[in-house]
Amino acid sequence: MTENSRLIVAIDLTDPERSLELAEELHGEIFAIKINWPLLMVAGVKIIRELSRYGKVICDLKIADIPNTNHLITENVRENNGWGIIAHAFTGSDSLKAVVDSAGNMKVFAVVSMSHPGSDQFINPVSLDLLRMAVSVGAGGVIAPGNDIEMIKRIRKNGGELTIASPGIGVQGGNPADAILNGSDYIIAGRSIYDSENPLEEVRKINRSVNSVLP
Ligand code: 3DU
Repeated sequence: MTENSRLIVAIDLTDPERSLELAEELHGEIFAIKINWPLLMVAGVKIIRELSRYGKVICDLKIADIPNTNHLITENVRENNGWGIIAHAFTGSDSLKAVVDSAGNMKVFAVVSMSHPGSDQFINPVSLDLLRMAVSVGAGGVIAPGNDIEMIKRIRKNGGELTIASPGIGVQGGNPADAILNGSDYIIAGRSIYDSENPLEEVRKINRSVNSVLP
């Protein structure tokens, strides 16, 4: 994987073999892979280690439990070579801190805002509170919606040096270059890449568009 790309590819396929093939095909041109429950439930936890042969694997488990359970889940991902882990912030500082404390060298991304319409009901109205709490317990990154530029700006302004990774790109309407221009460090895209005719060309297109707005 390469530091020259700001793209994290979400592999939400439920075919482990195809996921590994995709990782092999794309790994030279992307920053990281993100996996989520659809793949993990089929492939089992060993898929984290298998994919990590190609580079950084972020486990989007959206952990949202009591501190002890969060600790057990995080430890498992760390032992299986995860590079990053995603946890919800809304469960409170003790639960999120359990993830941070168990993460070792893994990067912890806290979900402080989401990209789907329902997120306006509960999570998005309190995003800045969640952000402040995430900073206070030492999370190194947050997830913020790539299809909501105003939210990205607000989180960038209040989040200091925190790494911002943004899904909601492509199928959900967000534009890679706009997200990066307005404060995201990384963009996350899944279906627009793995459902396309030529995933590698799609990755290159996104990289070119992001690079065109970088200094
Ligand atoms: O819409 P896509 O196919 O590009 O996939 C986006 C991925 O990011 C997917 O794994 C989804 O679970 C995750 N995600 C969001 O889309 C929106 C969020 O607010 C948080 C995570």
